[in-house]
Amino acid sequence: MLTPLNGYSESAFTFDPTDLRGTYKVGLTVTNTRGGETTSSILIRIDKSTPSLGENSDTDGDGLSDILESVADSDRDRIPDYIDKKGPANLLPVSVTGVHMQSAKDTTLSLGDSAYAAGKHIGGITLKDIDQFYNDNLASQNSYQFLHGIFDFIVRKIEIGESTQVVIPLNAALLADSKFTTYQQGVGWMDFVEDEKNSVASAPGSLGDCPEPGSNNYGSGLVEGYHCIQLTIQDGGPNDTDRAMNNAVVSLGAIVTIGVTFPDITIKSEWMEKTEFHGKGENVVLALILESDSPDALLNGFTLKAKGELNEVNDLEMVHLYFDRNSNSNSNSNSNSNSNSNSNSIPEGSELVSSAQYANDDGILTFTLAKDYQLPIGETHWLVTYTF
Ligand SMILES: [Ca+2]
Ligand SMILES: [Ca+2]
Ligand SMILES: [Ca+2]
Ligand SMILES: [Ca+2]
Repeated sequence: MLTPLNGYSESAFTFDPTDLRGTYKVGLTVTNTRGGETTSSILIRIDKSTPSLGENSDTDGDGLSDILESVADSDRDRIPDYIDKKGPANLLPVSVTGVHMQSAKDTTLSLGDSAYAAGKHIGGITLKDIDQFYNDNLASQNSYQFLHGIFDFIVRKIEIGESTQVVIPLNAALLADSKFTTYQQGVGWMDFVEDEKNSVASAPGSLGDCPEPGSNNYGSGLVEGYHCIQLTIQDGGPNDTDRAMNNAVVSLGAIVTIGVTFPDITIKSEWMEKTEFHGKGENVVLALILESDSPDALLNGFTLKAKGELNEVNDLEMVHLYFDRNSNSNSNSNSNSNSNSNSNSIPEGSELVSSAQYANDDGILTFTLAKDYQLPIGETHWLVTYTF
């Protein structure tokens, strides 16, 4: 909370920034004596220290020294003057390489809230920036790939309730199966809603160079191999994060790719080689550990290849697969000592998940699970038994 030095009713709100750090939201409500009121708010970021600006340095190379330009923000795009090359108000740097996103003529572009809070001077941000600003950890919880970066921006001076167009040049060509998503506080990533007043389009363009908003080069949808996207977003519409008709469109969005990741599963196994099998009965012959790096992996069966003297067709009555729940709840060292022990009996709590018989004496056997087993991240333990 900011403590006002002169109370809340003065025409100016003043506070002492000593010992303050971080981002604060200051709201203003104006009430008309004849009824009705209007509200507005602004974010204020208080940094630990002012950057040291030199008389002879010109960080943004616009011919004006850093000290002359200062940390003031004369064009109000949330980029301080000494870093801001300015130029047309409908351009905003999106990456450190100086590529710009562009909004329609007569509108202005500025940094979005999480970019500003993170101290960025470009519209491109990270999942961490979003999680830190909204403090809900929802941005990084997804199975998407963000190969083209994340864009946080505000378009102003739009006709109230109308749509506006923004062009974003991409750092790499679009991949197949890409889609545009927007981040909603408390919800996470949502698909961009397309209707009469909201759409996603793309154009071939080239790296860092795109046709201007509204150009005929833009066609519907995200096309593989294209370098430019154009968003059409309606003020107060489903993709406008401020959810109000207020001459501004707030967007925090990204192009994501779906279904590119495959779970990586490794198998560690140990045959019970030193065990001799006598007579009839069921014996554990193989202890198996599956290790998955993803919560998305479903096990619905697997194939066993065995080598040895055994005639798998004549000597074996049945082969069983068990989920070894007991070893799963213990540590790895325990499971190793289990499998090394001479006891080739089935641990307590094991669950029979599949049974099969060798069709040929070639050592190849495929288990099919009655129902898919969802592999958790980490290790799961399995046992194969032979019944003689
Ligand atoms: Ca300068
Ligand atoms: Ca500025
Ligand atoms: Ca400047
Ligand atoms: Ca709006």
